[in-house]
Amino acid sequence: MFTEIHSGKGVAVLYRATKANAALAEWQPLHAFPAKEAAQAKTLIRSTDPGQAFFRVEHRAMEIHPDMVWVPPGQFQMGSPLEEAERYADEGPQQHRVLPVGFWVHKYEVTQEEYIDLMGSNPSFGYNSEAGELAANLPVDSVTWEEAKEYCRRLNERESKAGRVPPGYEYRLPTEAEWEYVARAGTGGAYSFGNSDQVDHLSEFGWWRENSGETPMPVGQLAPNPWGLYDIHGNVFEWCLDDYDAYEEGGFVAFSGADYKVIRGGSFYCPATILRSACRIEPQISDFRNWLTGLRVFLAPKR
Ligand SMILES: [Ca+2]
Repeated sequence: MFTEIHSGKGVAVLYRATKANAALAEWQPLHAFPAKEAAQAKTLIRSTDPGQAFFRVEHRAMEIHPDMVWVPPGQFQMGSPLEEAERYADEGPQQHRVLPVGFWVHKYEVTQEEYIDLMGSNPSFGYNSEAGELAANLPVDSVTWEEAKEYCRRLNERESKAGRVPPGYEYRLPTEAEWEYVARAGTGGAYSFGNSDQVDHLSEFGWWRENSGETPMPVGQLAPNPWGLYDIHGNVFEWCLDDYDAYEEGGFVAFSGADYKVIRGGSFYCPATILRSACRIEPQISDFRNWLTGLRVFLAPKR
């Protein structure tokens, strides 16, 4: 859905240096944000050596793609509380997480059309390349973690050439914390629309076993979460960058010993509990290819 560019008012970039008269190349980009969101973009950046850090802000006449939603910096509780219904042990203990700078996230899961456009192929289960038929706006599925990373790399290359990637930022998969931060969108319940006693409303927000016909559905058909993101709950699972691990030293993990990566949000084939904001079931090895799994892109600080 990278189709049109709207006429925003550009992006502001905050830089840091260790001396006021530093050469241009010594200024490190720390935070990019839509200029019109300057009030929301307050940073939590602290210097360990007060008086030794200098900052400057540069304005760039840059347009981020309009399907990318700005996410302000903030803090949240990652994981689920012990009393959350049907939780799994690897969702705790809850972690206080700080996202010190803002970033952007795509409103929709990556579609098959977008995937073909950049990758020249479509791994999605059930896609018949001979027939050349492509249902509109179906999410790409059956993508491995490596392919998801490669998709992001190519997208970053294309958007960089077009001048739509702020200094210090890149298109990439989210960290698990970034994913849960945007999935919760300021909420603390099992789902972004309420707790498990509200599960009757799940079908208004996400495609899952009970309403999907057990097949992926076109992106963006249901209600978005409070930050305007569609299909965060359900439709296809979304790859994260992170290795799957316990939230604290010695904490519970469902799997260990291999190169497990995290997938989040549940899918069209899952029971409701797997679509919860905190759910980490099930981690997958990086070359896992499955009908249930696709991706969403983030434009966030380089890692
Ligand atoms: Ca999803």
